[in-house]
Amino acid sequence: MEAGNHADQRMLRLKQCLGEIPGELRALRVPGRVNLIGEHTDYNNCPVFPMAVNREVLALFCARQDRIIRVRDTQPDYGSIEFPVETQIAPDKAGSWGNYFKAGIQEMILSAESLPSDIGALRGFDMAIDSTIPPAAGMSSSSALVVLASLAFLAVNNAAPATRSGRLALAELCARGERYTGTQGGGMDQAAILLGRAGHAMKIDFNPLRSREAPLPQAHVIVVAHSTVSAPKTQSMMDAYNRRSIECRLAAALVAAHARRERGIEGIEYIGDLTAQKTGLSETEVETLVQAAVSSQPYRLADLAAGLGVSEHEVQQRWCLRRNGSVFPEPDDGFLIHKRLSHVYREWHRVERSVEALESGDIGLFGTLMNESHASCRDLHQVSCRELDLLTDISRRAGAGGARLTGAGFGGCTVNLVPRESLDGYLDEVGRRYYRDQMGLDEWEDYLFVVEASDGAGPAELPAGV
Ligand code: NG1
Repeated sequence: MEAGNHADQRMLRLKQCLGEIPGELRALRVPGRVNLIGEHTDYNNCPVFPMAVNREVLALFCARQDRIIRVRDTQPDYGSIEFPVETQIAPDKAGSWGNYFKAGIQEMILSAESLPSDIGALRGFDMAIDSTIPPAAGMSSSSALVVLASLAFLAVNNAAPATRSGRLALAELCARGERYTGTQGGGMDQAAILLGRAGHAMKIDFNPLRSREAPLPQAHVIVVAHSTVSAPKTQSMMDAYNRRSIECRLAAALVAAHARRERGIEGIEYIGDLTAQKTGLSETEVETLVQAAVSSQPYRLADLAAGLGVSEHEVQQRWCLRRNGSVFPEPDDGFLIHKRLSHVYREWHRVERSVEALESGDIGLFGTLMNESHASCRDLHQVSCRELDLLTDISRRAGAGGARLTGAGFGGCTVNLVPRESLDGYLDEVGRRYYRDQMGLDEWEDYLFVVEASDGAGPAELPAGV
């Protein structure tokens, strides 16, 4: 947890940034997250295993009498945003942080049942924010803003979720809301941010959304190491992410078509539907079905049309649309369905085994599964990069029992399982071998740090004088 003094100083800074405003001040703390294992599984309705961390957005805010929302960052470089609460909120230019804020508010207006339906009855707020979550690093700095915007908006309109089921419902709304920004993501980040619990990792399952806490090992710490490669959600990065989401949807559709034809099985929509329970098959039969349904060759549109029994145009319209309605074109190297399906299906089972490993205290197995996950993200889902591979390699040689990329990938951070007793030596070696020798840096505290599992988003204390 953050040292009290430091949090108080941040609150005072927030107060200064907000300026003199009449009305009751409130504060929220919204954590980032690291995902321990289960990468690119969430948008397939397959489970993930993240934890909320003690890197967070702190916000100070005050309700307004009108419908304006005004938010200012304590770091002047990030600037401020201002917009009115309306039925349809127009986005800023792609990639700007204001869109994450707008995403949260827009979804609450459209879907939060606890809010009055009369737009005229809603109120906005003035807010200052201060974040210690590294941006564009796979630690959910953006989802933290979506959750923050939603929680603050509900709070000033007297509609904050009061129960656990209310928070689960809010996590689902925030996940859907974030698609406003153009990513076709899953629901891991928003759930981890809202449901986190100090000292615990959270196994999160989808459809329906539910979470289960698992204890973190006492003798190990979780270290985050940033590759220093920024992975911002630009159009090309979004396309790289959305391509995988589309390939996974196509994989599920091909398996569904095969299952219907060969076994008369209906109702498969996501890879996560490939359970013994949903198919009525044994686990081995499900695996055989999955193997037989998809060719290991890249798929062209014509192959997909033949496999799915529809026209090429229909394949595009049903499975290959971007969020803005444009068609995602056939990649030059074809749709790599087999690779993506193999990654997601096995990663899902690695999540199940990881939870069991932590519960039974088999930390060695957990580390091995983390390493296997990285290899699969690199070779099958192809979301790693040279720096992430190098960093995980150096991390393992420096003593990590498990090291893997975390979050969407293509840069950003790694997550590392490190024995507590050898932490100092580990930090020193990774610092020298990666940050100094490879990146030419003299200092790396901002890139290499221990994280603690923290509670999910909620009210923060206001120190005296604020
Ligand atoms: P990050 O790296 O935090 O943007 C993204 C998605 C997650 C999940 C991971 C990969 C969003 C908001 N987040 O996380 O849902 O798919 O990639 O496991 O789309």
